[in-house]
Amino acid sequence: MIELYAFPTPNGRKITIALEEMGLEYRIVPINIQRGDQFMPEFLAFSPNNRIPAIIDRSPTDGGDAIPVFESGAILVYLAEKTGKLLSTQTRERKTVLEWLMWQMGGAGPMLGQAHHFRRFAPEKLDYPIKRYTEEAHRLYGVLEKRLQGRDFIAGDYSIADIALFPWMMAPYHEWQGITITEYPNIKAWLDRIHSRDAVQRGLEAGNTLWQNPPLSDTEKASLFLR
Ligand SMILES: N[C@@H](CCC(=O)N[C@@H](CS)C(=O)NCC(=O)O)C(=O)O
Repeated sequence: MIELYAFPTPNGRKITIALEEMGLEYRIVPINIQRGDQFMPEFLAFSPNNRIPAIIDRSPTDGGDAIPVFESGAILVYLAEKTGKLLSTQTRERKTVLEWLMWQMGGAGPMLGQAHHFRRFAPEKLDYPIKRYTEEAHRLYGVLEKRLQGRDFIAGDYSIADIALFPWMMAPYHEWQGITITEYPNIKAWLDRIHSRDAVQRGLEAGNTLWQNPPLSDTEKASLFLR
């Protein structure tokens, strides 16, 4: 059983999608980042950057103690290695998946997140950061558009690289980033291809249930987290 500590943001949705694709048994523990759950000491004990997602694997393959993992990229690699799915063990294929996973983690995710912030959430509309991050969003979409020319998926076969990028670019997020998706036909076709997968639908739905959740009771807290 995997416990997923998450909220339905793009980074949280990566993991519900991956868990569904990999057929793993899991339950979601809501960490409502709008009310500050990410600062609970019990959560910080294994997710020290006060960010979701994080997981605890209660049944690790080696049969030992529960294994906590934070950072969505590390979680995707961990789950892929646990199940042998969506990350090739062949050197050349694996390095390509990891290249694009790192591109998402170090580039697309943080930059598109800044675009969300300055275009949508910042209390002041500031021209310079809006221009900077909208232009960067266009640059990143341009890179991916080129990569997807003649390919169904980013790294050959469908992989954790696709799962990491999809929730950042699906509707409505591309609109939040100032992107008109029809200007990027290869990305649009790729988004549609991924969105039509049953496991992706289930993963998105699992995240949606998290929008309404009551605060964790002390009894719930005592039975969760790393113990
Ligand atoms: N690099 C991290 C980023 C995680 C992240 O930024 N999570 C956001 C939600 S998408 C969060 O938890 N924010 C809470 C906060 O800012 O306090 C990952 O990929 O796991």
